[in-house]
Amino acid sequence: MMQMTGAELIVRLLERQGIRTIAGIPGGAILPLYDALAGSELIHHVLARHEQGAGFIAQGMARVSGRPEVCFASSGPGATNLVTAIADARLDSIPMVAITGQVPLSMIGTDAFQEVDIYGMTVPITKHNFLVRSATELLEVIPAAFRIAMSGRPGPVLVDIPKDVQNQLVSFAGFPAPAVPDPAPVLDMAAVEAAARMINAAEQPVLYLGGGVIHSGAAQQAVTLAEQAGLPTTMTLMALGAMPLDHPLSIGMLGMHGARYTNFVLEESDLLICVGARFDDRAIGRAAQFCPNAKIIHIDVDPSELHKIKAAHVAINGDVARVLEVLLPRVKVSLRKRWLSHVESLKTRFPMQMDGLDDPRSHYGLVHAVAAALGDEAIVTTDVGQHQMWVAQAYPFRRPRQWLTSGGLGTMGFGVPAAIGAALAAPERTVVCFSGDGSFKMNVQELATLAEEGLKVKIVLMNNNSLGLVYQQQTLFYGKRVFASKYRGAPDYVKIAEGFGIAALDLDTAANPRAALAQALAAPGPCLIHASIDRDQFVYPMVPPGAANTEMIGG
Ligand SMILES: Cc1ncc(C[n+]2csc(CCOP(=O)(O)OP(=O)(O)O)c2C)c(N)n1
Repeated sequence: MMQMTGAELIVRLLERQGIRTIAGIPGGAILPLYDALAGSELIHHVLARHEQGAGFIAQGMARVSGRPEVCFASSGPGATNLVTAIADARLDSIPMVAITGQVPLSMIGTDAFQEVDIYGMTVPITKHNFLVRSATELLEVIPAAFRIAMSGRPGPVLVDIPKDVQNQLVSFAGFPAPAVPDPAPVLDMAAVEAAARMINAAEQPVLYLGGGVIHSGAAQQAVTLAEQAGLPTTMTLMALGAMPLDHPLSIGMLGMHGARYTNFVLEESDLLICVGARFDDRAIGRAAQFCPNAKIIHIDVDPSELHKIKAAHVAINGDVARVLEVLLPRVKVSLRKRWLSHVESLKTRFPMQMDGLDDPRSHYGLVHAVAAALGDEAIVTTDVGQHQMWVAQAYPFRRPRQWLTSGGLGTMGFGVPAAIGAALAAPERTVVCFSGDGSFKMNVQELATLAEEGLKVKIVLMNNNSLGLVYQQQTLFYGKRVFASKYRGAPDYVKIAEGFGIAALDLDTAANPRAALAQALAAPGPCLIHASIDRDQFVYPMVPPGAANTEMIGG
């Protein structure tokens, strides 16, 4: 028999699960666990400056590694500060295990100091959650948390552990095996056959890839399917990188800020093959008018997504990589010359228009200059706003897990901590975070964490001194009544970075911005690159909220 405290047991189970980095902030109710963590020779603890930062650091690691990563927070405000990062992980299907301390069992329900019902609060935003009532339960709960986070459609799991449970002694015969994912659903082969027949018979099919393609490691299979069947291929915001943007079959990102031709190609399609996507409103616009003439094949590991927004003619529940593997030998080789040449003509008539690509001081030009200096190995994170959409439109993503962005929840403040997490998971790579001056200030405290870890994270701050996307919407859709979206103050971001001990470059004053940028990106360690952006540069095209994709304006 082995004997240890609940806290020591948690640390051993995390080590055995392969966890090597945990981001968090200690506090009274989680101190026994921190005391045990101090004794771990395997796990590096990253001290975040706000629990939301810790949550996004864990997410950044998970988005790069593809496996569940862990964050810690104390009870009460520590736990509530995690909530946004958990909800964000839920909407983007990111595997994460959040462990929170809780007041002792006997004090639960007494309004004890720093008591909140984080279990109750996170029911709707986790895949599952646990309130642990005895140290023995940990032997089951910790592996179960990982198994649930990574099985099927990934997502966040919360484990709330009262302080006395952490201190309790537990005796047990042996450690449970580290968790592995549940087997994928058994495939409905008749549905696969039907899908193959529909693809073979289609005249104007389009392949529509979502984040599930990235999560299931199916990018290669998806590209092979596209090539074999001659399928023009569009990607959601979450799927960028699944097919290289410069692949001849790529028609880029669809939806609210997709190119005109992309949305027009979809409008004309007679078959939509949706793989690991969920018909999100930002992608499809007004649902009734999306692909009005197309039959739909929908492949997803989460059965609740099938028929949710659009009824599918053939729905296949399964791991998308596996489904594509089984589908491939049944799909005929097709050059599909007529349809592809029509797609090409739409592309020529309604291309993605990006002005100023050669000018590193313009928004698109800056994104391109960064991409040109970095190459394919770099990882890109963003915050939320115009800058996020400009990067999505202009950055030449060529591989899965190269692009980390808050898609579903659209959380300002995601970029910097997610970049820290990405750099922790892939220290050999350069990580660049494109941020806006509004978003940047939402987790600016994590610059201290970044400086401490000394990671190669480059923050490109696109400063229009406003909440740009709000300013854009007010200008376009609220009769130019601009309210609460322009800042009156103008912080000195170079000094802010330097105050945190981070090198900074101001592109506004650089004699040769392209050379200065390349030098800053190549240097070791973190750097903030500040660039002023014209506030009246908008993101186009744009589908007005609630409109059909074909009703896009601008661009
Ligand atoms: C936490 C949070 N609060 C509010 C919003 C609503 N919102 C979306 S974009 C945006 C403005 C973002 O400004 P900034 O980060 O400067 O980026 P820009 O649009 O100027 O590029 C706001 C307020 C949000 N997405 N997230």
